[in-house]
Amino acid sequence: MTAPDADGGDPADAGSVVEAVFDAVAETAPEIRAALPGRRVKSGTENASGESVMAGDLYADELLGDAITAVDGVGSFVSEEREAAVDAGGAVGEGAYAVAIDPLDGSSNLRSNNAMGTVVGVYDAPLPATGRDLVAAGYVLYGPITTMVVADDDGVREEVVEAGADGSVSRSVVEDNLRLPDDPLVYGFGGRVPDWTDEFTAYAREIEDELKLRYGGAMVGDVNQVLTYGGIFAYPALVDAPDGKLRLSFEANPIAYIVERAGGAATDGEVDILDVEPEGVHDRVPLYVGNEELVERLKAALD
Ligand code: AFP
Repeated sequence: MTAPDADGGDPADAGSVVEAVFDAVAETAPEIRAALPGRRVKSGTENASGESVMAGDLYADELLGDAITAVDGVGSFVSEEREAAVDAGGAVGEGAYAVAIDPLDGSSNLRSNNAMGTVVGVYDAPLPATGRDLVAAGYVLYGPITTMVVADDDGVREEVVEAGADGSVSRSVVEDNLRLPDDPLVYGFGGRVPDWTDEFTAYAREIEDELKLRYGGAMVGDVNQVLTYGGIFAYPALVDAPDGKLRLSFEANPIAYIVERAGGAATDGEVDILDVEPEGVHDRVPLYVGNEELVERLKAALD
C-alpha cells in the first residue's frame, strides 16, 4: 500500500506512515505526562459521548491532533473527544490513513494518581470502519514509567519512551515479540456488579475462583496487566447499558487488534470485535478481551 504525502509528493508505504504516526505519538508523551499535574480538574465541557472531559483530556487531544495531522500519509484524524473528523489532506483508503485516538483513556484516574494512557488506531478506511480496516494499533501507558505498545503486521512490541536532557525523545524496544502468557493469572471487570447481567455474573463468579482481581479503572492499564500476566479484561454489556461503555473506534478495535496479534481474542459477546460493523464513529460496544480459552468460555456463558 502506498500513501502520497500531504503535499501529494512521493508516496509513502503503510509501514513508514505507521512508524511516523507512532514517532509523533511518542514525541508528545513526555509533554503530556509533564502537563498532567496541572490538569487534574474537569474542563466543564462534555465530549461527543456525553461524558465530562478533564483538562488533561483536552490538552492531550490538542497536542496529539497537531502532531498526528502533520504526519505525511495521514488523511484524517478522529478523536473520542471531538464530534467530527479533522481533514489532514490525502484520500483515506486510497493511499492515506485515518488515525483514531482516545487521547487520555482513564482520565478519571488523574485525581487518584493512577495509571492512564493514550489509545491509537491506524485505519486504511474512513471512519466509521471495522477493525479489519486497521493496519496498526497501539497505546501509551502512563504508569511508573512511560511505555508504548505497538502492533502491526510484524507482531506486537513494547517500548520504553523517555525524554532526554536535551529534550529529545527516545523509543527503546524492551520486548519485540509480546505474547499473551498461556497460563492466565488476572482478571478485571468493569461496571457495577448489580448492573451485570445474570449470565455475565455467573461467568464472573467462575473466574473469581480461578484468577486474581486486577481492575484499575483505565482500560489501557488493565489490558496491559492481561498482556503481561495473561487473563481477561471486560467492560461488559450492562442491564441498563446493553452496549457497555467503551467506544468501538477508539478503544475496543485498537485493543482487539493488539491482543489478537499477541495470540489472544476479543469479542462483543457474540462476534469478534474486529468484525463489528459500526453505524457511527462514537458507537459503544461491550468488550471482552484476553486469553482465547477465557473468551470462548465467556461467549458460551452469554449464549
Ligand atoms: P475515563 O476516561 O472517563 O476515566 O473512562 C475510562 C474508561 O473509558 C476505560 O478506560 C475504563 O476501562 C472504563 O472507562 C472504566 O469505567 P468505570 O469507571 O465505570 O469502571
